[in-house]
Amino acid sequence: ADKYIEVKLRKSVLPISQLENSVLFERETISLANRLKNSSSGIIAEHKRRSPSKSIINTSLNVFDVAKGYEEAGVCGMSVLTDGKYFGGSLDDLLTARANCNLPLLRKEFIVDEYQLLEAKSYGADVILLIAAVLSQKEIKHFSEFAKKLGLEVLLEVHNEEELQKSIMPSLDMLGVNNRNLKTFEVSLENSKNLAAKIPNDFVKVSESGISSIEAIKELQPYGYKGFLIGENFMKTDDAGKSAKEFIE
Ligand code: IGP
Repeated sequence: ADKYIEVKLRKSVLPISQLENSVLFERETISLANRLKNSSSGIIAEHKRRSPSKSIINTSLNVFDVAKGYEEAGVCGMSVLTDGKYFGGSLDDLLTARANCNLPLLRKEFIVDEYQLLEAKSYGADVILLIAAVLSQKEIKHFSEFAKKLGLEVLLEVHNEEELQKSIMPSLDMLGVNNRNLKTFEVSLENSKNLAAKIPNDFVKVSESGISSIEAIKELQPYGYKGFLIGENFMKTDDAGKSAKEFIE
């Protein structure tokens, strides 16, 4: 993990003052949590070129079209992978998405430093992801409070009850249950179902990964899920926006 942090931080080329003086840093963010609460579909559609579990998903779609397509489809928000090493994404992707749609944007990244939150804000994100599997309770508290100060919402991701118990705190907005086991890459919607009752009702519940049908969403809704994070199922087609639309009408 230390090595990974080092690699991430070496990329921190812009001085903090330059991030803080960027035009987007002053932008008023859009609430994803509110949109999810008031939506019947609850789709958060992701831009993802490749992944460690599937290798290449799609490298021929461009972020410009994907962002426009998702917005046209009527999704609640868009998730943009900015990790290059494992997912082939970049901060430029986030910026391109911001320039081409008015959706709440989630910076999908392994957050290990405050600097990445300043980056998220200045590249146009509205929401950040914190992953309980790689952060201590103290780090989750620190990063989530820092994010809130910047006007960013926080989606906290858990895989199991232990991660959930250490993470519950008022500075989070949304709680995401990842259906993909990070070690085996196995996907099971049962994970969302099993953890649902343990998530306090003041958090918007999001089910993440491995969702590939409207039936799956219908199955999860009775457990209180309001958000559904879907990547591969849309990205593997040649028109991600059109695929997303089929989930909304
Ligand atoms: C999307 P899927 O199976 O629909 O492509 O999954 C999203 O949940 C997944 O990309 C994801 C992820 C993450 C990626 C969930 N948590 C953390 C990177 C880091």
